[in-house]
Amino acid sequence: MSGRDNDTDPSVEPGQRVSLDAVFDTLADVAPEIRAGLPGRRVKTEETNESGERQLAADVWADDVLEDRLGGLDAVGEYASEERADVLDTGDGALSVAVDPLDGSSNLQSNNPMGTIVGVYDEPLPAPGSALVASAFVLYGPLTTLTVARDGTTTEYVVEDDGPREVGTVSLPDDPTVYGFGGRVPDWTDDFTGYVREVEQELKLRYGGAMLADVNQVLTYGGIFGYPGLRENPEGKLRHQFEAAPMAYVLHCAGGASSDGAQSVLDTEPDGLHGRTPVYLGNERLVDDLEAALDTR
Ligand code: AHM
Ligand code: MG
Repeated sequence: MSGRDNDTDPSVEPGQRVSLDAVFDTLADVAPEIRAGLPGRRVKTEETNESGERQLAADVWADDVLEDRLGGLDAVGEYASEERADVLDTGDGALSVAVDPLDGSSNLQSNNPMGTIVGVYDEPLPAPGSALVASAFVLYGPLTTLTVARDGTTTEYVVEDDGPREVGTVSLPDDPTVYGFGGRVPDWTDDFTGYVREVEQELKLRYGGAMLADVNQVLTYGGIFGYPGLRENPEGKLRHQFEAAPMAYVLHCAGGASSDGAQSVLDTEPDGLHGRTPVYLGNERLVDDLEAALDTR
């Protein structure tokens, strides 16, 4: 599966193109299997992940499936995920994949959307945002969709049992409509709260508790999603390697912008494999305004 100009873009090395095709073909292949396995796995386990969150049976199972399928590719030399402590050495492949197997898995209890996020880096993990060469997410909503960012283009596919069908290129609408921010309002900083008061004059609130689904609303309607730094947790909730940077890459390839509050997430480094970061994703104007509101120099 390739991006719009993939076959002709001279900056993409042919070997890497084949490797990325293998990663995203495999992801498209495995998506219906993961979706079909969710209903029977709503129960909580006794285990917590590296971020201290109680794991669902579905989190652990999806991680195992993705480790087996993506880690098994010749192109992939390292596999890491939100659900396991350490990076797994999977061979000699040049690509490192960082996976959130089920982003928003707490939505399984309430039957709301969730999905899989895959960041593809060309450096050993943990790697900076600048080492991303592609990323993708699968959204298990009323439809299963696969959104792939590579070669400067974001493309959406509908995944069916007989394979993916391309829907088209994703470009952030110029005229934004929606916003969604995580965390409890009393935990927000005053500067961030001031920014939100402006945004809510213009946009409509849409927040569902699964980052990739909320970001997909921003991709569809234009706007901004964020999980801010909080008073007691200045790094916020979302993980740099598995969530923030891969989704930032999707936004950039769709004509949008990302920020950690001061600079693009693609220009920042994770604080360890499971390090968290504030993250804001959306239309460039809204992200610029956010950075200005948080700039207290
Ligand atoms: P998860 O990957 O363990 O499901 O956690 C991340 C999720 C994000 O998808 C979402 O943006 C956030 O947690 C929601 O958190 P909150 O419940 O605080 O709104
Ligand atoms: Mg997540």
